[in-house]
Amino acid sequence: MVNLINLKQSLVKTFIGFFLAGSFITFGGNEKVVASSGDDVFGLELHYRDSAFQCGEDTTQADIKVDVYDQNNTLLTTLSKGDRYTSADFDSINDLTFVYNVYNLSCISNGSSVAAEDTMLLGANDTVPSIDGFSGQASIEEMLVGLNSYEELFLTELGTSDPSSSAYDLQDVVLVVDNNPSSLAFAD
Ligand SMILES: [Ca+2]
Repeated sequence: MVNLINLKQSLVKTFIGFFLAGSFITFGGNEKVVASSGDDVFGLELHYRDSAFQCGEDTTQADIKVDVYDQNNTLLTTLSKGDRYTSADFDSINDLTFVYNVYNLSCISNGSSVAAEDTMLLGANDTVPSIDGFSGQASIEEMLVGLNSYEELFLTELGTSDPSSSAYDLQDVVLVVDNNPSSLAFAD
């Protein structure tokens, strides 16, 4: 059973890229993709921590609004930088999909949806890719320091799918995922 669960989770990690590429492939049936990993897991909070996205050498920064969808493609909320979204209905970020709407750039028409070229989900104890923070952002390593064991960083690259590109920093949008949000804790 443990092996089955692990297999299921690794499959989900494989598929999350397809979800985020905007294909909206859905699994059959109504069951959640990722079962709760324990009785203590309850709800989810997203914190849109930071973004950095620009047109070439023009340092004007994009305003990126993130549409959050469930697996039925129902829009749950739209996050601006700094916003938080808390829900008792989801136990994993793998239950959600995202669309990135870009504003304030000269090279992309206002409100255009940009698909994620790549994403990465990092926990507090995961190995950190050696990518510096772009344009004054905290590095991934700095952001991981201080995460609790139930928090993760969800990193998104919008500009390129080529890891060798200088534009590939995985920090175009950074969400902090709290898998144990205190605002949903039972009072006991
Ligand atoms: Ca980038």
